[in-house]
Amino acid sequence: MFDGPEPAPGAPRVVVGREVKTTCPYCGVGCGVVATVTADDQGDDRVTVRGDADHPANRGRLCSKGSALAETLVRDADGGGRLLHPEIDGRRVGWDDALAEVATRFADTIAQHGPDSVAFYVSGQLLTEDYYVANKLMKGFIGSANIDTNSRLCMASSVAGHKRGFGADAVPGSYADFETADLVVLVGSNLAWCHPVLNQRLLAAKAARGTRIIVVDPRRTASVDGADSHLALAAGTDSVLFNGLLVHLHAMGRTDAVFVGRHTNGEEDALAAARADAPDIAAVARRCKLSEAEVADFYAEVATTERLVTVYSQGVNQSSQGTDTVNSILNVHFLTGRIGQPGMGPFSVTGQPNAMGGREVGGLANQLAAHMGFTVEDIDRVRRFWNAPRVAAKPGLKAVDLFRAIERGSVKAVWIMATNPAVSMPDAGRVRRALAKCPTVVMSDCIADTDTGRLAHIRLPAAGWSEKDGTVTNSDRTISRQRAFRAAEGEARPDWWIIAQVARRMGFADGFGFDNAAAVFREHAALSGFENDGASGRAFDIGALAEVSDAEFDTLAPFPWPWRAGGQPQARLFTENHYFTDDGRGRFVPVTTKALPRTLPDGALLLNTGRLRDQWHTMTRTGLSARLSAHAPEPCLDLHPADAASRGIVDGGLVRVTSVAGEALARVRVTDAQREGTAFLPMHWTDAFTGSCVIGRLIDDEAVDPLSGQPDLKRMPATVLPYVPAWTAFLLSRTPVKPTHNGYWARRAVAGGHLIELAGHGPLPDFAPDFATEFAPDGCAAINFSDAARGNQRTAWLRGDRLEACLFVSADGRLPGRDWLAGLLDRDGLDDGDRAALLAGRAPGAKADDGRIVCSCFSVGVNRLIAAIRDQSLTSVEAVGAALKAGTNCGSCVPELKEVLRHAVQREVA
Ligand SMILES: Nc1nc2c(c(=O)[nH]1)N[C@H]1C(S)=C(S)[C@@H](COP(=O)(O)OP(=O)(O)OC[C@H]3O[C@@H](n4cnc5c(=O)[nH]c(N)nc54)[C@H](O)[C@@H]3O)O[C@H]1N2
Ligand SMILES: Nc1nc2c(c(=O)[nH]1)N[C@H]1C(S)=C(S)[C@@H](COP(=O)(O)OP(=O)(O)OC[C@H]3O[C@@H](n4cnc5c(=O)[nH]c(N)nc54)[C@H](O)[C@@H]3O)O[C@H]1N2
Ligand code: SF4
Ligand SMILES: [Mo]
Repeated sequence: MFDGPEPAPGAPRVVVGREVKTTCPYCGVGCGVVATVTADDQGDDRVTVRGDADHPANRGRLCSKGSALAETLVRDADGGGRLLHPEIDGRRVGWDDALAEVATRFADTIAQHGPDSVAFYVSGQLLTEDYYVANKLMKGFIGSANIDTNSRLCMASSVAGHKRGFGADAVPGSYADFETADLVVLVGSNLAWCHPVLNQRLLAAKAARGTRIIVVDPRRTASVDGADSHLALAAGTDSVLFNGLLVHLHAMGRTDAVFVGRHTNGEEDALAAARADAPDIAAVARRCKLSEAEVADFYAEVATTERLVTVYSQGVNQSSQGTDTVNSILNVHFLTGRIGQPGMGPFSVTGQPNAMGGREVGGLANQLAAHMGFTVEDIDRVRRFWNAPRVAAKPGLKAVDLFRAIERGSVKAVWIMATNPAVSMPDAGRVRRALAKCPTVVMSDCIADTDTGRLAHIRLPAAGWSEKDGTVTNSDRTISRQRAFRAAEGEARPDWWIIAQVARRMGFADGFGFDNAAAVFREHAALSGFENDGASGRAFDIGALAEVSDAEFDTLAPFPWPWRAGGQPQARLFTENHYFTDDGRGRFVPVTTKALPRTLPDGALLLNTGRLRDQWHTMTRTGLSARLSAHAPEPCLDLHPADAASRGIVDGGLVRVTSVAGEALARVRVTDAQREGTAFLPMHWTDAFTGSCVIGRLIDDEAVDPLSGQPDLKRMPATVLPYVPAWTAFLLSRTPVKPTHNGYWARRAVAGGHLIELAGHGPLPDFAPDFATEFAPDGCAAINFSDAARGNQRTAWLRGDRLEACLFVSADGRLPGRDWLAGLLDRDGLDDGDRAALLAGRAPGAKADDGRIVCSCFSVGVNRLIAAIRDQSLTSVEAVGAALKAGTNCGSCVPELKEVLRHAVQREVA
């Protein structure tokens, strides 16, 4: 039964020079990538990537993260910290022992406490085949529905809203609609940073045909840069805005009476609720904290522009009224009949590469499989198809409840795959406490040292992107192949294989005899088409592919679902105005806006959280790239100038952020891009990259959407006060030293090593002596400089001619720039001049530091930009591109280039 640690099923032979088409593993745009393995001098494989010109999602484009994929392959040899072998309690074991241990622990727990005492917590970063096997094991064979996914934190409100409105979880349109629309409204979506290639397509359409773009977001984001207007509404008031729009469109006679009458239900109730919520423009303006003119202009534009696409994302979903907000948007499209036609429709953009695939297999605890729920018929159908002993009869625990159940002790064994809940869950502190006392925590991940992995008893090495094979579904329902093109590192195995091996050892050999990913895909496709007659049936159906051969699976080209047996792939849904509800009609849903779920104490700010352009989630991959890490070097809180001034906070200083759940220290950026009374923190930093700014610890898990179970991660009351350290410091080191002092630190990758920014109280950082002893015995020579009067202390450690590390501490905050010193780490040896200048921190006569990197494709920093703009009198993004190449590759930095230009020009004028 067990085929030992030889190459994993389907593992490819590396063919140098062969081009392999695969899909980007980052965001839900799902861009096609062509990867080529090239050999370097040592005969080691190296990889280059470029956009796949044939892929319908990107037609050859890639963003900064996609372009840097070769740098984030996470090889162990590159210091990536891969998890190479299975481990039990920190001991390396063979696969057979690890799999047997997982199977035994789960089986024993189930035998003693029943099926609901175990759980899986999975992820939109699994491939569909992985997801399918995990769901089948839990819901079909263990007999519990306790499998939930990080999509609960991401897409659950859209899923629930779609189901209420359409009767099925389905995005109606396709990306092509971005190009045929005349008006695109981005609601709670920072498309420019989070779905950059889609944003590029939108901006290209704007340039070509004047598409209007309106951004609805409390923050002025990079997406606003390309837009025609920005509604900086008060957080959590989107449903007021859309309810008011419904009332307005109705009053203006914009109702598509034929469509509404024939194909929908519930218009009157929805209108009545909307009128009570948002009777007129004045009321909307008041509640949303916008001017009446802003609201009136927006409404007029929607009223007069037929081809409208409303794009929405986490500003809408991650809310305690996310589902209602989704439906307030769908209502507007129903009223005006703007759905099911080119250039029109509501459009939920998905976050993760396979957020959609998870929804299709039933990865959420409240779905069964293949778009089926827990009705008697569905349970019976799935039982017969799987020939399963005990199909779960009721929904399982959703993420927040699941971790609470672990804390209570009612769930006693949990298997976490491809997600890092110790960071990304709300109340991450509670999640950590829960895992710490859970009798069995199993983790499958590619990376050895994650915040969650540290709490796991059994750690299983998973094959990562480039090593694994299967399918993913992007935001517009396009299913694409991810293809392996390198052998897996160490003993890493594909997730589906790991799960199937455990299932076999739990006694379910018959249901889990898959030989490869293609076999799993065939079964998944067959289930989707099983007793699914289309009209009255389930939206998700790829029955046409139930019998693809392995060879056909290998060459499968991207296609949108549904693709029913005997039919064609369907890029657009609802073209015949038929919905998946009982009566086939679309449903209006009455929506009443509620107050924010948490009260805002006096003096507190509303803390918003989200993403940065060049980091991906908990940084396990993007954090390894020096190029990507240069864009946002430290966790940084954005704050409005008035809020900074009233608290004595200065730009570039440090702050302490405190909430009822926890606290954090962060750098500050003062910016009028924030609304007064609000602050923004990025979600990415973990204990591996900072000791002080895991924001999941700041957000409580009390505010959850009652319908979708999605937690509100964007509106947390928090107090922000200046943190004035006694000393500041930075440390450059070839190894990733982890400070232990009680204060601020943040680490980032630089070429050749790591840069750690520090600040604290007390004498000097505690780690300094440890750090010194760590190198000294190993033949490192230390050179010191100390200016006690000014509180300056500088030390450099050299191994022969090579700089190993250097530490600069200052009591007055004056520290040299980091670039030149960081560059020394990347060199094999120092010359006499470098050595003499080392403790000054600056090469004699050197040019200024490049500063924070704006263009990561060509590593162009803000200081170099400003100098070029000034010296060469550059006035446009094109001119900057011609002079420095900045912004000429992926284009993700163009909004920031404009910002730098604007400021530089303003300074000249002043
Ligand atoms: N670079 C990068 N790209 C990514 C990811 C990443 O980690 N890094 N992650 C991917 C994933 S999984 C996801 S889910 C997507 C998320 O993509 P987005 O949803 O675009 O990203 P976020 O930054 O989480 O939030 C979007 C915006 O919601 C706004 N917002 C907050 N509160 C409100 C409100 O009450 N109303 C409105 N209208 N807006 C509000 C925030 O200010 C923010 O600008 O990104 C995907 N793409
Ligand atoms: N405050 C706040 N919190 C948030 C959000 C927010 O906006 N604000 N957004 C939420 C959202 S939308 C999301 S999607 C989540 C994301 O949060 P997480 O899912 O926790 O974040 P990732 O860092 O993507 O975690 C993926 C893990 O899987 C590993 N991995 C990568 N590929 C594979 C593979 O093929 N197999 C296996 N087994 N492991 C793999 C990676 O190394 C990494 O450890 O965060 C949520 N949390
Ligand atoms: S837009 Fe998304 S899918 Fe495309 S290259 Fe960038 S991160 Fe990858
Ligand atoms: Mo997400």
